[in-house]
Amino acid sequence: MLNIVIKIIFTVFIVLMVISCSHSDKDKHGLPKLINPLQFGHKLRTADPSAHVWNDGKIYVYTSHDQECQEDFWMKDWYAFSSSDLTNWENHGPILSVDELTWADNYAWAPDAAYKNGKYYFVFPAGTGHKDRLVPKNSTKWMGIGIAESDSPTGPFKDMIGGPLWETPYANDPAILVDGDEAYLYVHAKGYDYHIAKMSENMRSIDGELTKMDMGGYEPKMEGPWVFKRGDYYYYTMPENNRVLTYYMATSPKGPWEYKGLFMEQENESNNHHSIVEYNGQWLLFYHRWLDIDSDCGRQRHSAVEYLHFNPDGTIKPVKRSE
Ligand code: FUB
Repeated sequence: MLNIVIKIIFTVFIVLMVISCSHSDKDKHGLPKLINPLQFGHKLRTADPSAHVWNDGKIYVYTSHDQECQEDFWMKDWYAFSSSDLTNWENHGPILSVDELTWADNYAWAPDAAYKNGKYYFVFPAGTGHKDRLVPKNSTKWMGIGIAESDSPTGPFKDMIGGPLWETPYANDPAILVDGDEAYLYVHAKGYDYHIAKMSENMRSIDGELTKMDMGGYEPKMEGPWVFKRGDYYYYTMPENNRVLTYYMATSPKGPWEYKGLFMEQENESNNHHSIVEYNGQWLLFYHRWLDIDSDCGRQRHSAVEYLHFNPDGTIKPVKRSE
């Protein structure tokens, strides 16, 4: 009889534990559960989130913007969002549109932002022409990298140079790392992946040429580089083959880099694009997902965030998408 009572008490205890965990607002690390996808606004489709924490201690996310049922990534403007709690987001966009550029009318793709010289800089890819997917030789599409400036992290941003930073090579997906007094630009560019450029002091041009980095002999097809520093290490992260998130580590922002492998699997055979930032002592991975939510066009892109954890040797623990 005593045995049966003990078994019942034990079973009730386990059931209560399971119920309380599943209703908990904390994850298995005791961190507040994150609300995904990010609540940026009804029917506002965002992708390619670049996150930064500026001097006011808030987190800012700069995104590209998918039109409803858009054709072939024809995208027109960029947004910024801010938050103090990763749950409630203020929409500051659009912060710039291709309509304000003299040199591009389309392809408002993955942007990044930087703070330097007391100003905020918005670095963005944009372009013109069309991609002929059936007869590629008939394609007229071109893309380049622009840079805009503002006194405020939320813009409005103004195109500072009235043109791209360069015309050749064709380039998109820029990321800027401000490291001490220097700002480094990384891009996804035709024949120029795994290159780095130093920005000039006034951030209006690159200082010298794009320079090839030593990637330790492994250079897969990639998009959207994102470079960050943690402790003694720099991390060069990317959507490898446009799909899985993988990374390299180095002790300098210019490499030589050592490949470390995957930290997020692909989902739905679709592209991903991410950024990584430390916020209130916790590392966060921002990325986008293709989800069928409230849409007539099937899966659309939505920005999301997950906690990122590191091993004692500095390597990144694999990240699972939260529901
Ligand atoms: O959002 C347009 C493009 O799709 C980005 O520039 C790529 O990184 C991919 O996410």
